[in-house]
Amino acid sequence: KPALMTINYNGNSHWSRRKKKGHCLLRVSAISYQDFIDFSLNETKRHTLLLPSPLQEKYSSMIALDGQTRLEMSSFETPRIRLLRSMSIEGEAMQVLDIAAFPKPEFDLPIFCGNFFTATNTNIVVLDLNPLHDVVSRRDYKEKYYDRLMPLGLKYTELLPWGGKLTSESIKFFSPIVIWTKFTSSKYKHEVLYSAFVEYYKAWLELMEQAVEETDPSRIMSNLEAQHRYLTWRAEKDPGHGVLKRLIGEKLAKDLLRNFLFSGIDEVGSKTFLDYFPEYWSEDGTISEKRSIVGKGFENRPWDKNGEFVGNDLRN
Ligand code: BLA
Repeated sequence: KPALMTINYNGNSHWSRRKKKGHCLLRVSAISYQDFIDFSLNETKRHTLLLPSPLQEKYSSMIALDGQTRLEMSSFETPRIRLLRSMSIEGEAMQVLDIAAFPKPEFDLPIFCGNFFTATNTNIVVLDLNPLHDVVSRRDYKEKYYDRLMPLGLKYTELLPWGGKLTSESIKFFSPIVIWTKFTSSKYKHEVLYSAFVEYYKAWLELMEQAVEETDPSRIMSNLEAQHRYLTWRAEKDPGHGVLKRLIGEKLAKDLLRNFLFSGIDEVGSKTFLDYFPEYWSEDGTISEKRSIVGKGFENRPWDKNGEFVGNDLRN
């Protein structure tokens, strides 16, 4: 079997560790998302004190059931960030990044969200500063965080165009600057994605640094509940679940989702998924297996250049 000599896409091409003695087959390999994680941790350290999360003890790395795909987990906290965690998946056929930063409840900051799925040359990407509060009904919230970020959003949503219909429920978790895109792998596209990631993360860190700590208990409670609702949604309905279950089995996947990726579900609040999303009740009283009740919608980007929501209704 020929050893593979691989070139890494991500800008700084290098010979991968998979290079072995013997005759080599030259192949352009997939992206590695490790550079994205390294950037975010180094950049965070330049702004604030980065401390290890207690989750590090239990979650570090895993080999999938195929014996070859690797899952790498990292987790930290800072004086203003409850949890900064990432999971990367590196396999022959698949590379994934799931990175998120969850602020402490004294801050109404958006949740940083980078979800990149790469397989057989296709890429499914969500990059956003997910709003903690509804940007349509809470104009003050939209103005506070997103009005200033619109130029940044417009720059990258042109380079990385709207990915087409998606589960309609997701749109409420997205901001006017969300990058939702699909593309075929190329060095250029991955470089654009990397710079989008860098600029979005820097923008988020600046918001974090400037944020004013909330002292009003009712506002803190409202931040807490909004974050809990978000965690509850993603731990139950994130589109990556199927892949995770195939990779590591249902039991470990569930543990990873509830206790690592969306950790806080059992501490931050006590409502259940069905309390927040009663439309998912199924006849026998359990949570409907469906990913979406509304169905798919939003063929086109439902925000205009000012960040105003222009999707007529949630189906569009
Ligand atoms: C597809 N991932 C998607 C889609 C979205 C997202 C919008 C398109 C399909 C859909 O509409 O559901 C991502 N959706 C999000 C995110 C939020 C949301 C980030 O609501 C946040 C609120 N994706 C991952 C990970 C994996 C992954 C970790 O983030 C795998 C481990 C895989 N995502 C994945 C796959 C698809 C997908 C395989 C296509 C399959 C499908 O559409 O069912």
